[in-house]
Amino acid sequence: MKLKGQRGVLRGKLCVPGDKSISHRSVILGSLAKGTTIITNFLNGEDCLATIAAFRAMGIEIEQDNQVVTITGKGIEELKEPLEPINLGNSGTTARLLLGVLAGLPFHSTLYGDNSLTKRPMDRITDPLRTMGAKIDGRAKGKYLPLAVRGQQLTGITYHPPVKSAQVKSGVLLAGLLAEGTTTVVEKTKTRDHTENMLQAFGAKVDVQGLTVKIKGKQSLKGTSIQVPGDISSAAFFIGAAAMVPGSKITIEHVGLNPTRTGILDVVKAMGAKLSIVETSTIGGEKVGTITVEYSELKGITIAGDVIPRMIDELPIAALLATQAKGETVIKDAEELRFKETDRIATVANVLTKLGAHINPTEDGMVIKGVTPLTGTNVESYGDHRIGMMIAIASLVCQQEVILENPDAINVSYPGFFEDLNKLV
Ligand code: SPQ
Repeated sequence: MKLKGQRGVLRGKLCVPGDKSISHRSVILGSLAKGTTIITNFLNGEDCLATIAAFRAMGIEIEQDNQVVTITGKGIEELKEPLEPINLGNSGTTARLLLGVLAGLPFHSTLYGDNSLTKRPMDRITDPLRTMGAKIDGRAKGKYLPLAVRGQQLTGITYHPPVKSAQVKSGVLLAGLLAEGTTTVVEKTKTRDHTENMLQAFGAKVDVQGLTVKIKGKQSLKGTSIQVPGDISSAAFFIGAAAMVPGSKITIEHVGLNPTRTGILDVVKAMGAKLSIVETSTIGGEKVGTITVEYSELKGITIAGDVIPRMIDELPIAALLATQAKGETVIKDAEELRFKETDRIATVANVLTKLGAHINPTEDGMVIKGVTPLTGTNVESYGDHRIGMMIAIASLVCQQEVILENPDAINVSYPGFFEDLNKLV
C-alpha cells in the first residue's frame, strides 16, 4: 500500500472501534453465563471473531450483526466438546483465556493458531493451569500451540505470576471460576483488570485488594448487557499522530479510560503534548470519556516501571513519537514486548531504522534519539497489526512516500483504520 508522505495536519472528531480486550471477555463470559447477553460496539476485528468462532464450536448460539452480538447462554455445563480443532488465528488473548476455560470443562479440545501465534509462549498459562490439575499437552512439552486439552475438575491455587500479564491473570481467574475452592492471583505490577470488572458485571463475586485478586469457584454467571468503550490502544495511534504533526488538534470520543490502560496518556503529556481528558461515565466498571490532543513541541523522556503494563501495546507508537521529540527517550522494563505478535523491540527498531530514525534496541526496551527527519521507503508490517499502524502514522512525518507491505495485518484489531485516518488528515 502506498502512503503519501507529509499529508498535512490532523483535525476533527472520531470514535474508534470497540476495545479488543473487553470484546473478547464479553464473548467468553456471555458464553459461560445463563441467559441472554447483548454486546454493543463489539470490535468486529479478526481476533475477536476467533473468540466468537471458538464458542460457536462448543455449541453456543451467538448472533452477530456488525457491532452488535447476542449470545444465548445456557450456563457452563451446556458447553459441548468441539468436533474439530479450534483455530485461534493471530489472537494471544483468545489462546490464553480460552485455555483457562477449557482446562476445567469435562471434554477434549485442540487449539491451534497462525504462524505468529504458534511461536508465542503458552507455558506462562499452561504451567499454573497444570498446578490446578489441568491436563494439557502439545509441542515442546506443551509450551507452544497446537495444544490438546483434556478438561479436568480443577482445584483453586494461589499464584504469583512471574510475568506481568493480564492474559495469565485472566486465564487463571477463569479456571478459578470452574475450580473447587478459591483461586488467588497476586501480581507484581497491576495489569489491565477488565476480567475482574466484567466477572462482577456478570454477577460473580471477585475480591480485589491492591495486587491480589480472589475468586471462589463454582459461581454461576448471569447474562447481561455490555457496552464496549472505544479502544484506547487504537485511539493511541491518532493521539500520537496529532501530538507529532504540527498544527494538529483532534478529539476522540467514547474511549475507554480504565486507569490500567491509560499509560500512553501520561507519557504523551510528559513528552509535552497538549492533552485534555474528560471522564463522561463509568459503564460495567469501565471509565469512558473524551480525549482532545493538540500538537506541541515534544521532548524525550524515560518510560519505565509501573507505567509499562499500562501501555504495553502503545510502546510502538510511543517509540515513533520519540523520533520526533527533542533529546533522548529511553524505554525500559518492557521485555514483554518480545513475546507479542512479533518481537516488538526488534520490529519497531528495524522499521524505524529503515525510515531513518536513530534507535538502539536493548534487552528490555530501546533508546531513541530525536528529532530525526524520517524518509520514505518500503517497510513491512511483519504481519503485526500494531507495527502496520505505527508505519501508517510514521508516513505522516516522512519526507517521501512509504510503501507498507502487508497492511491487512491491521484488520486484527482495527478494520477501517485507513478510513478513519483519512477522515482526520
Ligand atoms: O491478543 P494479543 O495478540 O496478545 O494482543 C495484544 C495486542 O497488541 O493487541 C498483544 F500482542 O494485546 C494484549 C496485551 O499485550 C491483550 C491483553 C489482554 O486482552 O488481556 C493483554 C496484553 O498481553 P499480556 O501478555 O500482557 O497479558
